[in-house]
Amino acid sequence: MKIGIVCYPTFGGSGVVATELGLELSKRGHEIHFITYRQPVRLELLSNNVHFHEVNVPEYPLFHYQPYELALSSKLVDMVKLHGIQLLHVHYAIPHAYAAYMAQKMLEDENIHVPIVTTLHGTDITLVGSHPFYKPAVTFSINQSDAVTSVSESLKKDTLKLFNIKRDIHVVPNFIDLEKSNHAFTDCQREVMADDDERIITHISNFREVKRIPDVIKIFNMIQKELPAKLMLVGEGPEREAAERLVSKFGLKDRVVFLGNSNEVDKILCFSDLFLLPSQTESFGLAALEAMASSAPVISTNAGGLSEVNEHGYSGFLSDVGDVEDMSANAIKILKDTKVLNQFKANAKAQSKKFDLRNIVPQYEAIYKKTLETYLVH
Ligand code: GMT
Repeated sequence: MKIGIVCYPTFGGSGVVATELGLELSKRGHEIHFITYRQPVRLELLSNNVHFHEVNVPEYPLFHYQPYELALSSKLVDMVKLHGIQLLHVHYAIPHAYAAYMAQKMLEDENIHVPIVTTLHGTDITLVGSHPFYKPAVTFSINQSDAVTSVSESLKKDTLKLFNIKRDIHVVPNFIDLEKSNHAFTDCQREVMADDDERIITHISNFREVKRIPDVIKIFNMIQKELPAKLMLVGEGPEREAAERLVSKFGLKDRVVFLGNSNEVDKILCFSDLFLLPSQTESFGLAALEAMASSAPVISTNAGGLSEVNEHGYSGFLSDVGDVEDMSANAIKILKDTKVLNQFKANAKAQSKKFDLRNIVPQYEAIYKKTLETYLVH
């Protein structure tokens, strides 16, 4: 199948899912065309089956806002015609499903028929999409898609609650390539980061407000009073400076390392003993799944889809949003005793196996096949 994938090419989870999906589909014989404004961060390898087409938005001083949706929909039309793309899989309703719908209509005008599969990732629904400014466009784009998927049951429920949706929503969770994470790093080089008796705790995100970075630091502060520990903070975003100030205020500068955006997440997770994700909202929590695949138990909130990923008392623990006392007590419970820690590490790894890409990617393939069949009949 020739599939066009539209995503945000940045470090966010939706871009990672879209990129890993495209790469795996290409290995399974499909021809993949990534269409976006920059080469996606995890798309290191282009091959015969994997192509990247950049969307350029020419700067024009008359426009206060440069029209990305317009440029994207035109690029989609051109690429579908040039490469014979049979189906468009767009990640994020805003603005990708909207631009894809425009492209679909322009193509219909030339008697070319291309169905659209839209995947909802979370922020497009819970934070931005439900804003009154965007709601009509988001509702319309979802209803006009030929198939819709969401990354968790929780996000599906939220979408149905917030919008007037007339389509079925298929839940297809985030996934991980376990084979890759099994072989990635055998030599973790833990000694570079911490002493033998120190526990390493990690948080990875885009440092947006919803990630509740102050809670990460408060939880760590309580943990390090009970046992020797270091905190690795991975990522960049608007909350980073405030986080540095809080670390200073708590006198933790020599225990907290800011690693910035990293392409070596596997390496960092390899030496992590625990992962913190105290998010305000989280449709799935890919970062938690990546941590579990590297055998790091997860201390998270019970927001959104996190309980579908992290099993309470098994792969880690879940607490109410903002309950930093409970989260630190649970973290200490796991970290204090090496035997307990090793059991949780084994459980986390076992839990991650439920989301192996070999089980999940075929679900997308089945959706593509069915969508194409139904679309072409009509
Ligand atoms: O978490 C983020 O801020 C990034 C965001 C994105 O849009 O890339 O991630 C969302 O999609 C991921 C992939 O499906 C999910 O694993 C994340 O839970 C979701 N983030 C939120 O819902 C806040």
